[in-house]
Amino acid sequence: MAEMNTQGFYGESQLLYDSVLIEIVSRLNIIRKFKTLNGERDPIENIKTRIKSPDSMIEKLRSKGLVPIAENIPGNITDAAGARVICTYIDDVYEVARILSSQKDINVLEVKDYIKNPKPSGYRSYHMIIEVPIYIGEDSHTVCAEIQIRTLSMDFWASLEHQIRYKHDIPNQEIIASELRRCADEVASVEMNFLTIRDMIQATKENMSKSQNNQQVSNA
Ligand code: 0O2
Repeated sequence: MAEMNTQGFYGESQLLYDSVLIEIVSRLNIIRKFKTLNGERDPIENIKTRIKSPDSMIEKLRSKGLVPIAENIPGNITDAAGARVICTYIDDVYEVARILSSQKDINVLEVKDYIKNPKPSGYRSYHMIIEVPIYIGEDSHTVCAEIQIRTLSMDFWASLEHQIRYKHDIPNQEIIASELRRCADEVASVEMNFLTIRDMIQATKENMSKSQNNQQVSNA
């Protein structure tokens, strides 16, 4: 069956979902600029956005016992608009989440920390449901969105797992699921090793610069 296009399903509310994603991406880009102008590392590798496909939204509305029309989304579904933020390291994930949450006009409705508490599948990611004021002309609207923040390696695992999960006609599902969980643990462990290496390099750089400064003082 042909998929319905998003404009056909969402109608006028499509503008709200497009706008909330523009707003979120803009705030994230300001965080990146602010960090790099301060001589810090850009914590974000890339940002992806999506409006939930009509088929997926229809299924979600039905699963909640609602008539599958766009008018039933506000107050019932919070992830029609979604942004995925890919960070370099785990501490970048929490830093980006902390900055967004500290912005006065962003209301954090829900947080699911699947990094501290991974899903049984092995899925790791930090999810926030937020609401933000959006101006369409002179009218203000409060619009919800889901922000998924995760590292490159969490994203790598989630993308592969997502592809594999939809191939239902394969045998040995149990073995595959347990292998995926094992891979998730290994990816998490490699990620911690990279964090340690990064911190070692940083500490070495700082020590070298301190001893250079001391040398300059004693030569003066
Ligand atoms: P799509 O196409 O991204 O929209 P809820 O949305 O609250 O009713 P749930 O499962 O409690 O349902 O929400 P949760 O846990 O915040 O997860 C929502 C999204 O996280 C999913 O969106 C996926 O994008 C992602 N996700 C959650 N669990 C997994 C997992 O085990 N593997 C992978 N690869 N992704 C996961 P949707 O709605 O499924 O799809």
